[in-house]
Amino acid sequence: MNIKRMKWILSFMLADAIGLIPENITIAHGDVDGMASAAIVKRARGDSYVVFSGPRSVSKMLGMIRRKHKIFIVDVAINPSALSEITRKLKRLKEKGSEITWIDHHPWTKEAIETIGRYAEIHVKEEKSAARLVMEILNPEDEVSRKIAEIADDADTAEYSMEISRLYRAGSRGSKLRKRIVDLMAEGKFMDEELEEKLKNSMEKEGKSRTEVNYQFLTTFSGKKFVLIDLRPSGGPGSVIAKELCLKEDFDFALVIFSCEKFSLYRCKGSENLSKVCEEYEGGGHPYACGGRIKMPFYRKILCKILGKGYRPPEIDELIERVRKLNEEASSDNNDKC
Ligand SMILES: [Mn+2]
Repeated sequence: MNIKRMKWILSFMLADAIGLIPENITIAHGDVDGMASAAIVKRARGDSYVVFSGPRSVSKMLGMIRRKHKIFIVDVAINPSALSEITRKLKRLKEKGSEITWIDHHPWTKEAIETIGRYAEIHVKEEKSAARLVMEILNPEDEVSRKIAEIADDADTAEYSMEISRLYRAGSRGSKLRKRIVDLMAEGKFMDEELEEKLKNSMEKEGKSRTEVNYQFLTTFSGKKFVLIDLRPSGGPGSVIAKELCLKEDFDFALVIFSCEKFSLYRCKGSENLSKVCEEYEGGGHPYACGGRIKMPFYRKILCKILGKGYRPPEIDELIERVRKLNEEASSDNNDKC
């Protein structure tokens, strides 16, 4: 864990202990859909403290909350391996009197719905975006919320047909920019000059690095074609790059390596259920788009950072091998959202 994060955790816990954190806390996924979901919660329920998290870190986040709050968890999938830990934390929060509402559009297992349902009000339904679901549940009559949900649909299905969803995506990394986007959406303003300039700058930077994208076509043992996109060491907008490539080239899905720690899988033309691999790698998501973690010894991570694409650790080769075996288990779980 890095020092910046440790500082943040301590200051959050201290602030909560002395009552500085508002009654409403929204824990949202850090992508455009998560930001949109948080903005809709804000419009419906008034000001809230927004924190960005994901399937891997949500249980840690829940563990940090000390006081009684109204907690909204939006667009965060459940990682089956984290289920018991999350359940324990929710139980503790509920016993302290907190009310928890969990709204998500990723597929949940029956077990997860049953267990989490004991401690939280849950709304799980497969919609284009979690934001749409949040809008339908908390504020169906609100026009601004409807517009926010449209942006989230556009981004979360990786269509990116709207300029604003492309701009927001460029701001979905730093916590500061994300919070600014959430506030502007919640106010119904959506954009101001300062934010637009920042987002355009970060898009431009991404565009420059895009020309150097490194990719390679591979096949699975069952004959499916996939593209390996290596964005190491600096990462990049993997979902957009995969989408652009999908329009030009013929393949079933993409494996994007962001760093020696993170990867994602995106469906292009195929109907493969990709999330199984992500779940095996401590991640999750949709059958058509998901992400996971790559684990390796510390010294290899360092080598990765220094040598970038020039170094391919065995853990990445193992991941590629796992992906090549994708269809060996029957994939009846088709979900046509691509
Ligand atoms: Mn989503």
